[in-house]
Amino acid sequence: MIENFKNEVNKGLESNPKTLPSKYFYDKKGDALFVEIMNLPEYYLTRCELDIFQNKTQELVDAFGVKPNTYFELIELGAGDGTKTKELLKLLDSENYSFDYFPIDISSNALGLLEQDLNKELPNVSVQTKQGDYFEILATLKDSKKPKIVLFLGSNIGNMTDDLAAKFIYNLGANLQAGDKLLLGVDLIKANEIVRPAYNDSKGITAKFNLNLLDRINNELDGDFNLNHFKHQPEYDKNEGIAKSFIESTIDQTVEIKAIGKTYKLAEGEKIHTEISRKYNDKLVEKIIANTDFNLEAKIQDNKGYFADYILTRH
Ligand code: AVI
Repeated sequence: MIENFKNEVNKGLESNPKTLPSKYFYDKKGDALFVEIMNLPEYYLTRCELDIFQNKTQELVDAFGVKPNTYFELIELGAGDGTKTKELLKLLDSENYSFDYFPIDISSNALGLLEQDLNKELPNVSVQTKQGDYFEILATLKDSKKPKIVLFLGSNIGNMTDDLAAKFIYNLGANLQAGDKLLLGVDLIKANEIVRPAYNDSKGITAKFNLNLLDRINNELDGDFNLNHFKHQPEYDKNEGIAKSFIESTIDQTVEIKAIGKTYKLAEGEKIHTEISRKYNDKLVEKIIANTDFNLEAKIQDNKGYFADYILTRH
């Protein structure tokens, strides 16, 4: 794990332009900052998808094509605190659907809390938490041959390049059977005035979240990044439809990462690219799934039309 971190940091800082992978945002502090982001007035994504789960719940269930008396497995990739999914579980529970809920997460702590919460609030729902890598767990669930619905919410797919997203969805399909469903939650392409503040909030939480990556390198790899000499630099243009986060060096400087045994030079104004958050439309989703085993079944949007849950069927 630490070896991968070292190698990826070194590779990214030796590249031109420099990059660092966004997956390393999520240490304990990064997780807490992301929770703060989800509650920010500017960060509409979470609220919009929650609106779908609260107000379009029946539409979601209809698109899944499940019946109360036919058992299915509801699998969630990266369940987090399950706030949105709970809305769906409530409806399935009250209408006596027969299913097990399998939340998969890398964090056993998050899963423990979710299980406790659901056992208390929805005691009739069978919750089977699975800690670990999505694909390793899906491979084990594949053996059951039961109908499956996979949830991948929050526009998490948007943190992948389109090529990686296509591979990811293809691999999901390889672990499913004909008729199984994938619910893909994505943020939609929209005006700069709406997207830009979501990645550059007035309280500076997103800036902290981005710069925390340098802090993590300092803590875990014995680096000497001085956070006062870097700033959060986000970009979004509607024509491209990708929000990008950079960390910009505000002076000419050299940083040392002792665990790697190397120094890296940064010029004033030089940027390290840390994250992409792709925004979508129908055409892009169609293009991404073109070489996978999924068809587009339905698109369910929030009341503002900012966010969409696409339901895909494995053919
Ligand atoms: C987790 N992911 C979908 C978030 C996003 O919107 O891309 C991460 C994030 N980055 C900055 N703010 C939130």
